[in-house]
Amino acid sequence: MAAAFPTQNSDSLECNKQEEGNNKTYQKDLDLIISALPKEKGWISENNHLYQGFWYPTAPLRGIITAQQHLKARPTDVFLVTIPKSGTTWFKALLFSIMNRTHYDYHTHPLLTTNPHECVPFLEVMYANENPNSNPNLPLLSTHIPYSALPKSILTSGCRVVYVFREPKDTFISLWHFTSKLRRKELPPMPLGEALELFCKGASPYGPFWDHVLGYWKASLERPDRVLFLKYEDMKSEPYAHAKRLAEFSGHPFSLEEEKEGVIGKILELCSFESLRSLEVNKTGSQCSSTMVFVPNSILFRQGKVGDWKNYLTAEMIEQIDQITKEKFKDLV
Ligand code: PAP
Repeated sequence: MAAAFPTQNSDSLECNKQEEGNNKTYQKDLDLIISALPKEKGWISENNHLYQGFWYPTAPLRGIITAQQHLKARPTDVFLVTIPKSGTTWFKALLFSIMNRTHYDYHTHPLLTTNPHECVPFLEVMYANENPNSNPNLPLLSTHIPYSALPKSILTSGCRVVYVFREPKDTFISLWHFTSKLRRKELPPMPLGEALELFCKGASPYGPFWDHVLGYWKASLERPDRVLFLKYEDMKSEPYAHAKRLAEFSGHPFSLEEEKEGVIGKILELCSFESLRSLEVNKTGSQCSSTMVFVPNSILFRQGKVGDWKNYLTAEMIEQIDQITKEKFKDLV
């Protein structure tokens, strides 16, 4: 009797075994490359590694190196790029809602039951988990990779990159809270002062923070049709205007009818901090983060405010960060 489901013949099983073997060898080679890199203290796991001028936790670095070699971006793709804790979750929700608005209605929208990170996966997580030769083929992806380290096809395919920048002190405080909650139990807690020293010398995940921002800011000046540079704080203060910019840049501009029907307002409401935070999936669910650890969704929605750093940093700490920002961002408006 014929089998009810297609079965693999022995040739394709052999092929799979060989692929598995190649993949194991490849992963071992990656481990060797990574173990030879300069190290610093990690924020969640033991180490951060210096690779091509930036600091990365071990697990996503595997995915980054693989994506650099294998990703085939398409001209229609959109990549959301942030350094961790700059508004990734919020902008994933916004771009996903904007780009897919004709596919879903607001009562059954995927964001009501799925965390934004599952709707818009991280490139480095996909490549760390999957066969290096499998191309993601999704129209909207996200990454924390710095501009100078992006896979070449993102630069050559003509695809679009949306970069979100957040005030450094707020980014730092958000990062410290987040990593403190996820820090491996066997590691001692990282006091705020120690975290600040690492952040200021550049050794934070995907840091130096300032070089990460400057890379995309310069690219947005050189290639304004391909790289959009947005600020978290501007989205907070003028959400309507910036949602329109996101829609135009991603190739899905709002029509006049949509504006009249209040589509922009509905998207902003769906993606607001309060709405997302109050959803069951974001109160109780969890998913694999860009640092490749399981993250309870609830910790992605802490305060969502501008200026929370005032509640944590001493005058000396503020001076230390502000001085670097002043020097590094002297040309950035
Ligand atoms: P990730 O890079 O690890 O994915 P990311 O989403 O950038 O994290 O950072 C979470 C920050 O964005 C949190 O900031 P906080 O620690 O200062 O509170 C989080 O509260 C904030 N955030 C999450 N969702 C929203 C939202 N819808 N609107 C505004 N801020 C948000």
